[in-house]
Amino acid sequence: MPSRLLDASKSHPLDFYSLKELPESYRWGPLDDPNGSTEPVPIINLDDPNARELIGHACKSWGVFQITNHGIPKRVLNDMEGTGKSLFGLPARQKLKAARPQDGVSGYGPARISAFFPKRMWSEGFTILGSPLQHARQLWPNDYRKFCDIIEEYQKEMNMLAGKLMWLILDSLGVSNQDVKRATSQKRPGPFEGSSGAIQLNSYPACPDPGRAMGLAAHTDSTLLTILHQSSGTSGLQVHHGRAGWVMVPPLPGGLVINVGDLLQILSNGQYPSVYHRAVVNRTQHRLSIAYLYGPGSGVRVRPIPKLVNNDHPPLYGPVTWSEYLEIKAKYFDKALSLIRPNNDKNKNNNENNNHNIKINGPIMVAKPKSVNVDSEAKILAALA
Ligand SMILES: O=C(O)CCC(=O)C(=O)O
Repeated sequence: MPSRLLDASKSHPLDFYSLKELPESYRWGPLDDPNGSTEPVPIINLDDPNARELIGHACKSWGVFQITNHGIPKRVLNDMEGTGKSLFGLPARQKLKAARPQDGVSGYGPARISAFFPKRMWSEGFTILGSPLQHARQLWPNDYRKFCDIIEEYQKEMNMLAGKLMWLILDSLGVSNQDVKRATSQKRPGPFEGSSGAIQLNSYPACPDPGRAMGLAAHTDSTLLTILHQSSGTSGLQVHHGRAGWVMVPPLPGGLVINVGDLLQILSNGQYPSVYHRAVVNRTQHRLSIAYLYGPGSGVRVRPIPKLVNNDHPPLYGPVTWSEYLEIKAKYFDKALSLIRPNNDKNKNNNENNNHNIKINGPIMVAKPKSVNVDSEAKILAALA
């Protein structure tokens, strides 16, 4: 067996389905339950004439919202969900052929944030950055084309939608079409030139002790924004919302969850904070989620938009590219944002705590930095900055 397969199998169970009891290494202790009485995460119809204002409000107060009438054909979502289910349904040995290498991003394996937590998560993941071809060939040597077609169509649709949402979000911040046009040749409402995204498939098998297990531990995304599709019928995503604590975001038929990522927090100079979220599991049902992790092209420095910076609102962050930020996050996890403030000394205390000061359920460990290549060449955010 090649060594990377051994590595992956060592750090991950081969078969969740054979476990009748929760092993100690998966026991996180009783999870704090979501508060049932809180208001729900906002649902925004993109055809609503007030969509821009509603999005601005949701980004500011929640950092997350669900959208309807987003224009992604139901068939595209169904195909993606179907292909995700067949991927995770493959025998463990087959999945391990496409294992994520130690120093890589793409491929099959445990949640990428696992290195920061002493306990294991009740989930398996598959990450696709760029072309899915190599891994598709390993998974389905005789029938890989269908998987590639579905992934490529999903990437294209999601990139368009992410671009459209970015325009709405910039609009809601008072950054106009003209501000962008003046600096670039970009014409709305297409995707941002050179922007890119990764697809993260997450599978959460039914769990013998869901009250003590964690599907995916609390984290913020290192993106501008994330578009999440949840399989229907099974809840699992929870977002952290101020004093209400953890709030469940049940799947909305035909809807998609949008959450603010760390890079949008930087771009908006803190006006739109990234949201902590996690996934819990349940006793009887398998759950699948598909995240589209959207960010700027390589070389683009994201920094607070000058229009949002003034004497009353000094810049909270220094400029950073996506790959630089991913390296900082891969090393310092929830402390990453506080480390890129313009003057770290003044914010020394912030570095001691996580950005949102919430309970993470388990100690954080510092992992070795990973080098991540994000391949594209957007100019737009650099031009804005
Ligand atoms: O499964 C979910 O609902 C959450 C997924 C997620 O947070 C992620 O992929 O980063």
